[in-house]
Amino acid sequence: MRIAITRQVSPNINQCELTHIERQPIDYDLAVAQHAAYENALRKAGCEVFSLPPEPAFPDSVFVEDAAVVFDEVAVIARPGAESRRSEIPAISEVLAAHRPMAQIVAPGELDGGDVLVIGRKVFVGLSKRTNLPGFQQLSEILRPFGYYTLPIPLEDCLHLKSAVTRVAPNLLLINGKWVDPGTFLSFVRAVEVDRDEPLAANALLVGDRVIYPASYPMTTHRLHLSGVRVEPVDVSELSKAEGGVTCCSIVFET
Ligand code: CIR
Repeated sequence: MRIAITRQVSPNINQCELTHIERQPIDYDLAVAQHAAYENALRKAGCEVFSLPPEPAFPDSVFVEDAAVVFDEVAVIARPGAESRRSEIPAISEVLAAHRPMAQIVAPGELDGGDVLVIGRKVFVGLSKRTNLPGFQQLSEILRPFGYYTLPIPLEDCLHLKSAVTRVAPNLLLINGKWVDPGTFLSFVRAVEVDRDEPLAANALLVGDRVIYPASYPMTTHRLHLSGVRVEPVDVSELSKAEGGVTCCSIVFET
């Protein structure tokens, strides 16, 4: 079975953390409707969606990806770099405990799930404003016994590693080469570059045979079609104003 954990949009999403974009009003009702459509896209892609209730006290809690990274062997509970987000963790941890043995990033480690890109046994980890070297080192120690190889990638210009690069097929990446060096990955996979007018377009969510992808990047969508990628468009305009993308809103894994 394929499970997707999600969490309903907080009514206080307008108080979300922002790093690289200006604050704009977020239409809460529209955000809720868009999130529901996103959950339906996950169902169409074969997921059983486990949707947690909204949490008014945690404005960014819809972005569950940052709370944990699930491997076949272990669920790693993250320690978000933004202090305002650390209270999001227990609810996610509780759900995952039913599915995997658990490991945890602890202080002084900081790690956001959005900084972790897994390609087979290779685990690329963005060193960002949210993920620090101790966080990377702890993740490496947790994963070493399972035969994973971890690689740190310093980031400057984007929030998370997965703002700059994500998988769109087993051996194909979607990448913004201005934010992360494509050479880091290209020895073993191919890549599609985002359109230069769509710098935020590298965040795509591969689930099964399709890619759940924002409708707002038509040029990059065209490139994905040309590469044979099956795109499932979703409108995430309101969640984008909170600096979130399509990977951020779920934790997907097989049981
Ligand atoms: C934050 O700054 O933490 C949220 N406003 C957005 C988090 C997006 N998460 C992600 O890319 N994995």
